[in-house]
Amino acid sequence: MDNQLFDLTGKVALVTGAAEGIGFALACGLGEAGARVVISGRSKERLQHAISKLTAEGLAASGHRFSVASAAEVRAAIPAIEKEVGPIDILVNNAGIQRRSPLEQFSEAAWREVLDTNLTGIFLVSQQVARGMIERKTGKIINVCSLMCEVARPTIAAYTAAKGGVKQLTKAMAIEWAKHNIQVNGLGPGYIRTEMNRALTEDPQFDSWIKARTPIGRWGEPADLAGTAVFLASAASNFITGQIIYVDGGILAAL
Ligand code: GCO
Repeated sequence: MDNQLFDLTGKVALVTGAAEGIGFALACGLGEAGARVVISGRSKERLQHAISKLTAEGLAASGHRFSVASAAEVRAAIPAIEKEVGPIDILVNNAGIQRRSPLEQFSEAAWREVLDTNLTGIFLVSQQVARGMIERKTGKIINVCSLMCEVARPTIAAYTAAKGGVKQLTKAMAIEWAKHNIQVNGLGPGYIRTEMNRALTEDPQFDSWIKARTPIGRWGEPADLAGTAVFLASAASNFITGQIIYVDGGILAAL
């Protein structure tokens, strides 16, 4: 088998929401596979810290501060990034937030914030980036999904609704842009040990439940997701589009 299949040398990858957690791990993985990575986030300080860590590892990395939920910021950022590093070959739509509250108490503001970031943000960034991919007749887009594309749990209705939308948006993007040689797929993390989930990992009852409910018997680590991202960003997945690959320790397979 051609071992160039997974090689991302010469490719430019933008990973949104990548100053920490899953996004940062995906940026590391893509960089280690040869890509030049651009990470985005809302905090300049956190971005700078993340870039220092990536470059300390010898990876070609830079950052750009913008919010995926702001159409104006996205419209300004994507051309600026491509002017700086060249055309974006790989887009990883990772930026996402979580808000937890019983649905009957869930505020409209929190609902809109989650949907604007986790769903509309993917639409806004993908539309800007895809226009160039369409011109070049090539591109890879990876939408970070969730178990909540398939199932639900109490107190995270906005996130669940948004991720359900991400599942279908992934298919819509895939079938509409396939003719331009753009493959669009989802990467579905299980329960991963991240800052966003600190309230859960530090809750002994939830921690025990996850370890029992996950056939592999542990929380996922962000690094567990990098290989699938490289696969979906590489030539190895050129005939795959509209799919979601779940990296979940088996939780979705188990009753
Ligand atoms: C929660 C978690 C989940 C995970 C992830 C699972 O509150 O249940 O935040 O939503 O983060 O999405 O795939």
